[in-house]
Amino acid sequence: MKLTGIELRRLRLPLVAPFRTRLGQTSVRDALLVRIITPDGEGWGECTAMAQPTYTSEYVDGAHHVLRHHLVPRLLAQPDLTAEGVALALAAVQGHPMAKCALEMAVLDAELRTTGTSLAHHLGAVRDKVEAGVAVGLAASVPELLDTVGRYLDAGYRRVKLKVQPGWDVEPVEAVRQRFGDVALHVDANGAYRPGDTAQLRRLDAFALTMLEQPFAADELAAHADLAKELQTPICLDESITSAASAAFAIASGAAAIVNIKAPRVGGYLEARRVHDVCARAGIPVWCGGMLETGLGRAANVALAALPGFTLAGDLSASDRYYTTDVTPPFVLHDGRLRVPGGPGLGVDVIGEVVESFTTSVEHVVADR
Ligand code: SMG
Ligand code: MG
Repeated sequence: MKLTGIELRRLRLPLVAPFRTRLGQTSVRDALLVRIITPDGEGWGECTAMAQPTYTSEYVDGAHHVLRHHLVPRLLAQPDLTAEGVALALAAVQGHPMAKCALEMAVLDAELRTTGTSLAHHLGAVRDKVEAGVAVGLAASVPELLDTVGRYLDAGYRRVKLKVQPGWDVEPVEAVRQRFGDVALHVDANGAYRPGDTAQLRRLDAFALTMLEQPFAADELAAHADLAKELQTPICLDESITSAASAAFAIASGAAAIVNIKAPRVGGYLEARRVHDVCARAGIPVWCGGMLETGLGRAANVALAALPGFTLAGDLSASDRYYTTDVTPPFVLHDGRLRVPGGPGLGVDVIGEVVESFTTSVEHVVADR
């Protein structure tokens, strides 16, 4: 297909409650949506970069800039673009996987709509519902944390992830285990620990956690492999996994027993499928990570999580865990699960008035004729 234009749209979406991690607190999601226009229709994508460059080096203003000045012009210059060809068309630009993912997602949406195929089917989905999980941010106190976890379990979530950091680890985990019994529980450190913290991390072995996610910095692969030998709790990598190749290396080096797959972190849903395939061949379970997505990114994530290797519940929550009003019809829990969209493309349509009402800026870039 030949693109005729690309729209870059910023939205300001208040979260129902602030999400606090060691990377900072998010109260309002500064969302960046991409709409591609073709002679046959349109396709939507979401760039999940956060407001600050604290999770990875990408952040929303930087992503917007690289899209506008480097990525969008390259895509508009393609005479015959396919979703499979997006990564190659953008390969000259180093890095910026979240910005690239947004464009590939929009092209996939547009392309699959013309053939009437769902993204889930295209990626190789084997289920029509996926288990919902919830990520709980750092809390001000243990009682506050227990209240929050209790509300999510009452809502039907089947697995809970707690953010941890030095000074907020054993005590909250022990309290959640004591109060809620054998609920599926894991912790995510977002790289908060140092290799010298092994003795403290070993204390978490007492709580039968499904995994310890990203204890050390992204590039500390050898330290993660060493830690894995010292702990019973399986190590899961998130920030360290930037491609299928890096997943293969992390697995081979013993640094990851479980992998969190986020398509935006690896440059797109097609590379995410390759990460899944690498992990499946190695017998490594995977699950789908989240970036406080709107319904657009959630639709794509839920489709990805329907692949066979996604045997663990992801950070895939209902729309109302994040937003009072979502930009698509809301994702809702059905007995602790989310339905995989089966319609063409992403399988969800944006609600025009809602998108407009939250929009703070729109930029329209047209192709040269
Ligand atoms: O989308 O439910 C969600 C958030 C899940 O904790 C979450 N994501 O490291 O896994 C992670 C974080 C990255 C984003 S922190 C704002
Ligand atoms: Mg994480």
